[in-house]
Amino acid sequence: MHCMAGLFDFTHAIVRTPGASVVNGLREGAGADPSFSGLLIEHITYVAALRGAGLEVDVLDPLDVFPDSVFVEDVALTFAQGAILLNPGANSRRGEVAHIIAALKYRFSTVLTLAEGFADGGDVLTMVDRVVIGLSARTDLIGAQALVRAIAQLGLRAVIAHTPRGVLHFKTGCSLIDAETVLAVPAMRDCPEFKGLRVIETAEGEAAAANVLGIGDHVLIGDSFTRTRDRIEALGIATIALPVREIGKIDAGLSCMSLRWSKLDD
Ligand code: CIR
Repeated sequence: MHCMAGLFDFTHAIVRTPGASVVNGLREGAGADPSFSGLLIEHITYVAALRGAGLEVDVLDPLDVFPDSVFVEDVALTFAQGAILLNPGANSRRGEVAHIIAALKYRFSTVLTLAEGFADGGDVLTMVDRVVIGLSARTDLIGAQALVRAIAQLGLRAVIAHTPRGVLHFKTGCSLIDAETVLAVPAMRDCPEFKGLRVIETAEGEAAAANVLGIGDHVLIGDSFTRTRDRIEALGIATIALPVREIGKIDAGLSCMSLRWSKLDD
């Protein structure tokens, strides 16, 4: 699969081991708590998949005071050109940002800060030619505009889009599965930012499948979403199925558990 133009050619990732408090992670519904041991196994399996794909993975220690801190994707953005510290929209998550700074400074010489407003990394979809920032309950217009400016400082172009009501983050409802193909829930298939791209929908009853993660030549997908997985494979795209049942109980998917980037050649 050489058509990906390097989009998923990540070389590095940062993850954080979940603490026992993860069972109290934020969730929309009143569903059951996840099992801590089950979630830990999902995390270990995830890190093994990233390492199996050749990524160098920095594993940060658990931060028990922040139940959602395993979802490092929401507190920063990482690009080959540099990193940006964000400001999560959920009050209980804001303190997570200070705990990712050292890990980013270790890997990046450029670490920018969001000047104002709120923005979660889960609302940021990196495409080949631009970065799409979805407005959501977590990312407001002031934050999104500040993020457009920060991304421009890194020499990249960003645009602002809308996330449908009821979808937590922009990427809760869509992901790129190759450079020109989006996997989306039906409510997001007509997003103007997908114009010119091929869009395939998640299968009925599998909305949670939309948050997949392209790594190298594979797309990582939740192992219970077999019909959506079939749709992806039917396009000739190889997948790796990973367990996500426990993280799904606190509204998360596969992208949420890592920050990823490609290190530019020195
Ligand atoms: C939260 O509500 O913030 C967490 N329970 C789930 C975060 C999921 N992150 C993501 O979609 N990037």
